[in-house]
Amino acid sequence: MATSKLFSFLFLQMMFVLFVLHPANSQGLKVGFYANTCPEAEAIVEKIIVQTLSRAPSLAAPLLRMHFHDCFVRGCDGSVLLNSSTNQAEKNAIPNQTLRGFQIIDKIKSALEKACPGVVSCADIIAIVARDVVATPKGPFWEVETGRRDGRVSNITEALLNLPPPTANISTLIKDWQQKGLTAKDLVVLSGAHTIGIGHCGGFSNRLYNFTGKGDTDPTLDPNYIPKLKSKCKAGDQTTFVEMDPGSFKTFDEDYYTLVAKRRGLFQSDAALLDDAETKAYVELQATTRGSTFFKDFGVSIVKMGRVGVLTGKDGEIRKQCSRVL
Ligand code: HEM
Ligand SMILES: *[C@@H]1O[C@H](CO)[C@@H](O)[C@H](O)[C@H]1NC(C)=O
Ligand SMILES: *[C@@H]1O[C@H](CO)[C@@H](O)[C@H](O)[C@H]1NC(C)=O
Ligand SMILES: *[C@@H]1O[C@H](CO)[C@@H](O)[C@H](O)[C@H]1NC(C)=O
Ligand SMILES: *[C@@H]1O[C@H](CO)[C@@H](O)[C@H](O)[C@H]1NC(C)=O
Ligand SMILES: CC(=O)N[C@H]1CO[C@H](CO)[C@@H](O)[C@@H]1O
Repeated sequence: MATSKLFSFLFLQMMFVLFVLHPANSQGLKVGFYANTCPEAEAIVEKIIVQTLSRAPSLAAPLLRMHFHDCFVRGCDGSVLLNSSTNQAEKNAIPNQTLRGFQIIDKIKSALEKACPGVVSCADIIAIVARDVVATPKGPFWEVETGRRDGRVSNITEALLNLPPPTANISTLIKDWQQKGLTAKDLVVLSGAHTIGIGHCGGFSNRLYNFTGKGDTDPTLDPNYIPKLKSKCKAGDQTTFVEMDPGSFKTFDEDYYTLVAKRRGLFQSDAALLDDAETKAYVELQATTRGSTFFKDFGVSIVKMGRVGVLTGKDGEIRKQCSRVL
């Protein structure tokens, strides 16, 4: 009796260690997955990213965004990179038309194939790149989990269904994120990525010119900010873009929350963070404490996002050419 009790206690302990503490918790991903099979992998990625950003710093933003777009459609499986001969891949969907930097991923992949052929997945390259573009030169750093494998399917319709539009309201956003196993906190933390990069006028000009179809403006947008945006974006302009965090759009900092708190978030999806008690409290906390926890939180939430729907073990493949044609 006592032994069987002791045995079941030990068994429970073992299960706890295996399933709660072990990285099996993160579906087979782990920090340093390539430590034995391609020890130079992360250094090779970092070197190319540092080189790339020294010449073209504005590529940091689309390369970070790429990880989000990969993970939200079929999980973080590198499917955002696939080409389609009939233009029916994820990258052909409207939200992807402004993604950039695919050739950097291809360049990294070539370097990795030279160093360790057939070992490092395209999905992991995207995840490592997202970390490095943020950490270079002085954003937050996090230990990136690796071990993802690449998917073989990329479907334009799925991109449209899974990527939230810039007009999304808070209830849609929270629901979309829950469907990926992510919380309202992850939403408000990762939206902080909009501290870098640009947005095209088409994504927010309804807020300036015709919000409800009566030629009106969005009442949740700071009225003093509207003339500035209108001077850059004429009605109907789809090609001009503006800095999302004017003045420091190349610097990964906490300014995003200061802007959103001042009702200067560029998209409705940014402004919407003030419409839920929890996300609003987070915005205000970061805005008033110079981002006291933002960097640490960003690392935690992006690692969680990096686990969404991953293929591991024997699933999927290690693609030789990330943008292989379907
Ligand atoms: C919450 C839902 C989100 C929506 C609706 C959204 C929407 C958008 C839109 C419409 C743009 C402008 C694209 C353009 O006009 O070129 C953009 C840019 C960007 N997004 Fe998001 N986004 C969201 C979340 C995220 C997340 C989670 C990340 C990364 C962790 C992210 C990273 C970025 C970056 C870095 C840019 C700038 C891209 C560039 O400069 O080319 N976004 N986003
Ligand atoms: C793409 O996804 C949509 C929506 O899930 C589905 O209806 C369609 O059959 C898929 N297309 C292909 C070619 O698999
Ligand atoms: C949010 O947007 C969804 C989808 O467009 C819509 O069905 C819903 O009514 C909206 N919710 C609120 C509170 O406006
Ligand atoms: C505003 O939107 C309404 C409804 O969609 C449309 O009928 C009207 O022409 C638009 N006005 C302008 C100035 O674009
Ligand atoms: C995929 O398409 C991009 C852009 O159209 C191109 O630069 C790249 O070479 C293509 N990749 C392959 C393997 O065809
Ligand atoms: C970066 C990229 O591949 N963008 C494509 C998005 O989709 C359109 C067509 O729908 C292409 O023209 C773009 O090249």
